Amino acid sequence: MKDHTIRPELREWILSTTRSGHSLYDLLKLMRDSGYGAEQSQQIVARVLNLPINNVRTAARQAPQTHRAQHPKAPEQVVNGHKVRVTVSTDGPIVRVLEGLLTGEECDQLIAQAEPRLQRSLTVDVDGRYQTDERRTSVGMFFEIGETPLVNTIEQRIADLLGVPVSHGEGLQILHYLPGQEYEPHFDWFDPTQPGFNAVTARGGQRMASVVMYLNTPEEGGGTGFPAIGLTVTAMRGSAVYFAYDTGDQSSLHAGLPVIRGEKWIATKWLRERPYQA
Ligand SMILES: O=C(O)CCC(=O)C(=O)O
Repeated sequence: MKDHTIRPELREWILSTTRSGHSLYDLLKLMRDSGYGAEQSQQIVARVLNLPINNVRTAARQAPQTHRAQHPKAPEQVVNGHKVRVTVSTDGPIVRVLEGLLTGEECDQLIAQAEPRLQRSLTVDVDGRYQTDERRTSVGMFFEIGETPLVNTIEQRIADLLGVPVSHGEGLQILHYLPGQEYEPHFDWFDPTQPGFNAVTARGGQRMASVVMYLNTPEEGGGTGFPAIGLTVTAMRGSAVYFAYDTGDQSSLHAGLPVIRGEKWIATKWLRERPYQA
């Protein structure tokens, strides 16, 4: 098939659909649903995306690896020999407080591994670029997936607890807050009306859940607030708050409340719909 046979609107649609995080499988299915033949749509997609036709044919046979997290239900779950208790549970928004997700020793080791690499925390601006932001005054760093044996163990524990493969997680983020520092109310899902949406979701799709793990117990303040339901989760060393959301879920608004005395350390894992490429 020659390039000139592909209409510019179709070419643009294929590019924007791919940029917005749809898999090749979805893209080809959408084309077939709108009347293109299987072979025809594969040829067009290979041309537009400059991919070998065999890769496109393989993608057409594989359903996308999307996963929904299984929100922990049982009051107590044993994950790879490690006991986790669900002590608070709400379904609008979906929030679970997970006691004992990490051991005290794991918390201390994570802090020690992260501390030499801390930098001012960033947020993602409307164009998908990272920026410093007065709403987020902590310092932090990211580990690569499986970067250390400890990070690997924690990632596997979260994956087993929630039924979402490790590959769907963004790298573990460590944050450190001092008195007065906070993260003002925000959503973790990416806003589709913002210009940067396609760029941030191109690598793994939308975020679908967050796990904020507390690595120490601040002397005062520093909980995680969910203002839509008036819930404050107390930051307690080794426990975590898991929350899940769909795009646009206003009830998932949350904040890292100001630390009043002492300091606060957290590790955050964000989970994507599909395997995430850093
Ligand atoms: O610091 C907290 O308790 C919450 C952190 C948070 O909301 C985030 O990193 O998205």
